[in-house]
Amino acid sequence: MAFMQEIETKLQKGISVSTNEEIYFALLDLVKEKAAGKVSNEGKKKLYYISAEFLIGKLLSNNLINLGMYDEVKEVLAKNGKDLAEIEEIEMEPSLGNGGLGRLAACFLDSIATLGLNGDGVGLNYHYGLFHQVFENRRQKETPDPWITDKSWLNYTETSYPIQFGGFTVQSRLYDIDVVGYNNRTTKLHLFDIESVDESIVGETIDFNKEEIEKNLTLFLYPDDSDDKGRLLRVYQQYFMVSNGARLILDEAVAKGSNLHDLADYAAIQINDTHPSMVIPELIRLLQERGILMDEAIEIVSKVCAYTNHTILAEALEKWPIYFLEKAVPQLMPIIRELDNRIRGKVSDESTYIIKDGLVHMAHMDIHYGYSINGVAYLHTEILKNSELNNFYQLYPEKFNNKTNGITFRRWFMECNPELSAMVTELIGEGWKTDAAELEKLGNFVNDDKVLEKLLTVKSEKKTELKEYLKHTQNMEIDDNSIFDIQVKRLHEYKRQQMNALYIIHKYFEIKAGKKPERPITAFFGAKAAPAYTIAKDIIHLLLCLQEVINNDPEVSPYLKVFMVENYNVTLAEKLIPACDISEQISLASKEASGTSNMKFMLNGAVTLGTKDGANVEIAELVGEDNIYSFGEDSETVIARYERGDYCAKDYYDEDEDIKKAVDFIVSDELKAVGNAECLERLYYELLNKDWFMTFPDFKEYVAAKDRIYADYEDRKAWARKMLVNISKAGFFSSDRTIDQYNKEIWHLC
Ligand code: 26Q
Repeated sequence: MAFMQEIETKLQKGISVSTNEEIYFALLDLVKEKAAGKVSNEGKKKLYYISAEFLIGKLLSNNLINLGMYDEVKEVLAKNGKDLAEIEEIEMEPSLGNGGLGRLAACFLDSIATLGLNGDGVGLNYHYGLFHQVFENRRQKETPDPWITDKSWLNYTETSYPIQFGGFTVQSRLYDIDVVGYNNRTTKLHLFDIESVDESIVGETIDFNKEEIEKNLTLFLYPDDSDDKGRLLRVYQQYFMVSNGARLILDEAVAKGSNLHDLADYAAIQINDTHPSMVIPELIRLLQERGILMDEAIEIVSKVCAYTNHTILAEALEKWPIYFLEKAVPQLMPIIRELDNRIRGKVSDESTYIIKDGLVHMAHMDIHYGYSINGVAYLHTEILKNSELNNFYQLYPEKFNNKTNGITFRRWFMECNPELSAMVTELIGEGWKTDAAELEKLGNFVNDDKVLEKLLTVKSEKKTELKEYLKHTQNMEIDDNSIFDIQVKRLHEYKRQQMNALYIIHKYFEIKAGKKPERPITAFFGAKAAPAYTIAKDIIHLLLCLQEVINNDPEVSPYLKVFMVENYNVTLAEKLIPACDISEQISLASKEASGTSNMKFMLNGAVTLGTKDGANVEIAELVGEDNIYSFGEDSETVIARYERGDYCAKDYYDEDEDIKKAVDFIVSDELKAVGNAECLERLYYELLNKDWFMTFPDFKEYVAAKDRIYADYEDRKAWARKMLVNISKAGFFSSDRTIDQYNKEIWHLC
């Protein structure tokens, strides 16, 4: 066997006498060599996907699958008494992203490589990523999350640029990660670092000197913008990322024969949210340095840059104070002023100006000077066009377009659920792996009892696997015969984990009153909160207190348990999603741009319990109303209520006994006995006096929908049918489809 020889040559001894760690590093070496040997598209025009986040997850299994070696490696290891799953535990997960936006960028690279397109990722090499979450006294604590070991997926390159800031210069260094596509192609993730980075300034916590930019620039991914020093550091990071990216783009274009006047024939830049928006003025500046006049430089850049919007939350649209930019990147301000003046000269709608009240509106710059603006799901794009960005839509209707998000089926199906993938292949052949639309063929089996039964068996196996994993890693006692009801995503009020918590309290009272569910329910949560987002952290505290009180109540815990997993990340997502029965997608309608875990859950045979928000709307359309549980007010109702500004949470509390009882429990003696009174009271008053994301108006329907879905779960055959329909309709959500649309409609690569 070729692999056996290769790996033993690396190990210089037999597999059976090597440690898991030795085998991991030998595999890492081997996979890197194989990846380096694969071809990448060298076409004339290249796409640069610039993003502050690439939440790539562990790479070993993913790369083995995409290289077509996974089964062989697993088998050879097993024959030698080694378990690939255990070897994988050695690998550190890079936490180079917050959530959806970063994970989307990683899925896109997989699809770009798989489709053989000429496109690379450009980002930053954060040494400690986001943060590692630990629970202490039922509260989130953040610690640094180092992931770079001596040997890692990073490849040192010779590329290095001097990057100038106001008052000082840093030298950059490019590291590359080879991204292996499924089917013999590769592409690159370019991660820029500083040569002068100093890990020694990081201690036990994520606090560090935020002013020593020459040392700290690439230490952490900035998760929030709570203080000015942190915000300023974020500006330094963003400029560092885009200045390096822009230089790389120009160098590569010139090397291929561009005279820069024709840059648009050589490069397309996708700006992932506003974090890389400074690439626009920076490219203009660099083109001027290379002898191109301002008018033409602007024209060139406007043919190269395209912008993706991921949110309608006003607070997430970046607006940087002029004095920040003057301090960090003074060379950009004259260009940004010029860009703004040109708009002022031709557009009368002041709300679209780039500079207003001392702030630079990054999204406005993207929209005026980019050639494409896209939302990430049908509903989201419609809301952008018709309300949030309507003033821009009036100016440039032709620039607006939708690209509904997608996920890579390699990681989110083949890798995390080999059992279900094998079952699907047995039923409909291999075609779905490269053409996800073929999953529709599963529709032929909706009345096949054997298939439906097998589906339930596979699900049940994945539940047992999860139970064992969480027992072993987090010491949780889970009943795998219970219904697995899962909400995993960043903690944010608009995602409404607090509404799920209120339901759990409601159920707790029902059980106490003798109304027991037919089958036990296990409610899972996983979520990190931004370190300075106080209410989000209070919600985590509430969930952990509920976990304590409910799981230890002998009257209730046989029927209901709550588990909040610690440090939710890609690795945990890969274990939780295949084991899920009910996928909670309960954001306030209009607020979740798309969501992508909703797609991963559906593909793995979970049934969605969701609001009519983001991509849930498209899921509902595809599977039909029998196969999804939709509830809650629609986006128009919600938007109209915000416009009227007449929402009063207290009215609902006063009028609805169930809401009152559930909310009051937050500050009950039972909870205060295990929790922190200040946190619980703050959350209580927030809900009572504000409830900005309107959980109360949806609560009644949420309870009804949950009760219905739990009851329907008991008809196992009908449930299996719903699972099958969901899987069969998931093909649309392959990121291969999304990337194909980006290419055909925005990038136009050969
Ligand atoms: C901004 C300024 C300062 C500090 C941080 C930020 C910041 C950081 C991260 C703002 C936004 C993010 C991340 C946003 C995000 O993940 N959005 C999600 O993108 C997904 C992919 O399109 C969608 O599916 C989700 O609906 C959307 O919430």
